[in-house]
Amino acid sequence: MWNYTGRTESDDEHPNPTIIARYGRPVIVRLYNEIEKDHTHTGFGSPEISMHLHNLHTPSESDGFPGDYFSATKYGPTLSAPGTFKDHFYPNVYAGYDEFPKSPANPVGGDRREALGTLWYHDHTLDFTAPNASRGIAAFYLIYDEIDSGNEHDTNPKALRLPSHPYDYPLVFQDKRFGGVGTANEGIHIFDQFDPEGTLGDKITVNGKIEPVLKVARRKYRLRLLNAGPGRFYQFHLVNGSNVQQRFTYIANDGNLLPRSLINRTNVRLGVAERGDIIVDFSQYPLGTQLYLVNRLVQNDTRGPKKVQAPGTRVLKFIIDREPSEPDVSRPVDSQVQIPLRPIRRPTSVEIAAAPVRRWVFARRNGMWSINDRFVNVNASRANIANGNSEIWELDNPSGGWSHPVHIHFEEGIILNKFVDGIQVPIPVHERGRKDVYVLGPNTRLRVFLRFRDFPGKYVMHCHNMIHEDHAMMVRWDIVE
Ligand SMILES: [Cu+2]
Repeated sequence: MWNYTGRTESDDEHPNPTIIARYGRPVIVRLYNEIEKDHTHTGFGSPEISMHLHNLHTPSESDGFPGDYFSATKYGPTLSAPGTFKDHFYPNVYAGYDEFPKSPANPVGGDRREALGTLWYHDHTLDFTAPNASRGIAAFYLIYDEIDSGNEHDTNPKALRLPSHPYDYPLVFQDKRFGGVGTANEGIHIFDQFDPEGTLGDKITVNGKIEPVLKVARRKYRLRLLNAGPGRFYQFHLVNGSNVQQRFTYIANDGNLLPRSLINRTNVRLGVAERGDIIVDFSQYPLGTQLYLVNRLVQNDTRGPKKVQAPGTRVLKFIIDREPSEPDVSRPVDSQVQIPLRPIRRPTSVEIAAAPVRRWVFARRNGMWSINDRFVNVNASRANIANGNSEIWELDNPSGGWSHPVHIHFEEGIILNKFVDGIQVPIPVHERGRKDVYVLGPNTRLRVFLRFRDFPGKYVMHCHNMIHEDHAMMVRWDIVE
């Protein structure tokens, strides 16, 4: 594997550390590239790196733009020099800073409704994102504020008191394939980075392990599920040993707390890069109970999923092996009531009517993957948006054969309308908050409202099926003054 290694001041090393951030406290990450130059004997991947923090509201130069890759000897077309390290500045202010500036009443700055929660950072090197991230360069960045404060004992009346560390538990899923018995690569992680169809993993790792066991206490947990790709879609169900579905509360999609919790849910469906936060109440089960997280989505190639089928594949086992050492004081979000979580700013009808519409078509072209019939060019912006403007982006997948989880960097959007085969269909309730990944199934078109704010510079939109992304399904767009 390749990893990010977090180094503390006492020189302790932590592979792929979860970065814990708070609104109002800026963070600087200094990223050293220590991947060996002669990496060919280790198989696939690129020794140049660019670290993208998905989807923090960061200045452009700290976004981890795909053309900003570097090593001590090489550098991407949008950097000016090679180097041994690169600094990223994360101001940890809310989006909408220009409209809602910092003041005594707004000490962080920005629009508090725009708070993010479950983020992740991963390699985003042009053409090599799938192999590099798949080798393991991907980890969590969690950000808290006074509503989602990360402290279930919080006495602030605004605090939601969701289950907090160590009961706030991130889970990252990646699909990997290993060389078969008797082959030269027996048991070795393999990936074909030059095939536009890539490699679909047949093993699903959870935090880097295949079919691990998580021992839990009899109490509530917040589980943060992340699909870190490179190409598989999941539909996770929590089941008991007889494959009977269990129910849980869904609180956040794409890291953003929903306006209200969704109760009695039975599954979490995730395209690549999507996140789902759920609250599971293990106190309803006797000690010794074993539960399984299973994937019921059938997928046979990197083009997209086919169908949902029970009982599914077991990917993670839970064993309730102990009583909690102290009372569970986290808020009972798993009751029969949908509780308010975080307010949402929906665009007004006036804003929607005034917003220009930009159309983007995601399609196969010459065996590769294209947007509006063209392949990625990180040197040329194909949409220049004035700082502070809003637009409606139409994301269109007119094909019947594949799915594209489309990611727009930097700004979340709100899905206004969804069409399948030209017919308007309801937006799934868990997708009615703010999103940063928009799954375009076959023959699907979405209309998304976006505000472009605060930090001028270069950004991208791309298919987050990393195999499609590396084979050119990406477009640069800029915020201009
Ligand atoms: Cu795609």
